[in-house]
Order: sequence, then structure tokens, then C-alpha cells
Amino acid sequence: MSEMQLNGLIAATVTPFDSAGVVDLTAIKPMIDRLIESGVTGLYVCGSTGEGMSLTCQERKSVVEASVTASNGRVPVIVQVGHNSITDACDLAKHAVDAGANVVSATCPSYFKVADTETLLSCMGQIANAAPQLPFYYYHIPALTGSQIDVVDFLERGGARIPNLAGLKYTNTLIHEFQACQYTRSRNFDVVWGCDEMLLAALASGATAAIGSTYNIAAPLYCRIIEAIDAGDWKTARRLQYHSVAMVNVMKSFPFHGALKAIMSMLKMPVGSCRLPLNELTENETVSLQNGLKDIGFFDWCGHETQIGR
Ligand code: MN9
Repeated sequence: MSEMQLNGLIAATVTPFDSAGVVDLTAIKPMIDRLIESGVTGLYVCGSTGEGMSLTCQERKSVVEASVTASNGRVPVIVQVGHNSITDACDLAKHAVDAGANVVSATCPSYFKVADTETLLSCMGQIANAAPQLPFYYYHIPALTGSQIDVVDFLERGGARIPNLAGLKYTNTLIHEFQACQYTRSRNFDVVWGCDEMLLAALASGATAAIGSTYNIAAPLYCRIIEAIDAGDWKTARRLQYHSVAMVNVMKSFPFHGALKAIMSMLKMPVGSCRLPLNELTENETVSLQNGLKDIGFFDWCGHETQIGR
């Protein structure tokens, strides 16, 4: 059971909000339909992109239920249950099972930093054990959790300690470490790439799946990168990957999540704004984001229909 393998481009889905800032469950199905049409092969729900940490547990559960229903078995639904309270994380993991999700994933607690591998194993062991029927993926994102754990050591020891540990979502930029995670002796772990703008490098280093925010807005572009590599055409793959680099650079010159949600609206996937502490873009920022994207040709190569003129 732990020898699970995710494949392709998994969208880290956003959580739609209405104009009053309430989670808009009705926007989830149309969004997921569009994502699947665009080539997405899985959904990672309530992660960083989904602002999972800014939602109440009840909201997280309702988003998971709506996402599982909307996916309707078409693509796997991975539920991110990380929480500063391990008890709440376990409760969310149990709920993911009852809701019919396919995979559970969790960040480590982050207010108090996790000090060492042993502590991380204890935290993740408890959460994984709350949903023993499902494969479990540790969500490694040191830039946000602030915990600098040796992930290779975690996997080596986790193989013996956590029966349903299937792998991890690796959101860091250390390609050599990402590769080492795939060669652990304890088990054949599924190591999923999490930095979209470096997908090409990750594919070259053995990635078979990637989870990320920009697969919401440019999955067709990334599909073309994979096709180019499959055809041995590295030159094309590099040129297309550079589109992703340019896109992320433009997005990062604004508050990133606000930019992502604004772009989804431009691509006819209205998902509303962000929740504090994240901020939505001002009208001026939205215009300048759109201009920045036009400048790099985003609307020509993202592969989505738009509701703005060229
Ligand atoms: O984990 C995302 N990371 C964060 C996935 O949200 C911190 C990525 O998809 C990035 O948003 C993306 C842009 O840097 O690579």
C-alpha cells in the first residue's frame, strides 16, 4: 500500500471565497472540471496554495468534501491536514478517509519549530496513523514551516516506523537532495516535486509527479514540456520551461496568492480573493499583472481561454 505512485501534474487547488470572504463551495466543481480538462491529473487540497492553514477545521472539511464530490473519481484527491495542533491534524486525516479522499499529506507544526528528525517522525507518525488505510505523504516545505530537517534521514527512518508512509511532497530547490530521497534504502518512496519553475530539472532527476500552484493556470504548457522530453527534444523543453520561470517572476512581483487568484479569474475560473493574512491585489495591481503577463506572451502559451483581449 505504501508503494503508491502519483503521476503527472497535480494542481495545488485554491480555496474559492465569495465577496464576503466566505468559502464558496459552489465554485469548486467548475474549477475542478476546468483543471481536469486542462491536463491536471490530481488535486492537492488545503495546502499552501489552498490557504489550508487560514481555514477553520470545519471549512477544511467542507472544501475536502466538495473537492472529492467534484472530482468524482476522475483524479486522485490528496488532502493536506497539517496543523499546529496534532490532534486537529489527526481529526482532519480521519475525516479525509470518511470523505473518500485518496491520499493524506501533512506539513509539520510550524509555530514551535520541529527540532530534529525524531520529533518529525513522532508528529508525522501520529497523523499517518490516524488514517492508516490511506497512503501518507509528508509535505516538506522548510521555507514556510521553518523546520530544517534532513528529509533523507526522515525517509530512511520513516520506512521502518510509519507503515503507510508513501513518500513526500518536496517543496525545496535542492535537486541533489530531491534525487537522494528517491534512492533511500528503507523503501521505494514516491517523491513528488513542488517547485513549478524548476519542473524540467526535476523531471531530469527522476520526478514522475509534481504538485504546484501554477498547474492551475498553465497545465497545458507543462504538459508540452513533458511531451518534449518524451520526444527527446530538450531544446523545446527548455524554451517552454523558461515561460514558467518568466510567469512565476511576474507573479512574484505581486502578492503571489492574490496574483494566482486574479489570473484564475482572467482565465474564466472565478475564485474570489484571499483570506488574511494574505491580501488580494488592488485594481491597479491587477491591471499591471495583466500587462506583465501580456508582455511575456502568457495568454498565448498558457493553453487556457481567457476573458481578456490580447
Ligand atoms: O508547493 C508551491 N509552493 C508554495 C507548491 O506555495 C510555497 C509552488 O507551486 C510554488 O507556488 C511555485 C511558484 O514558486 O513553484
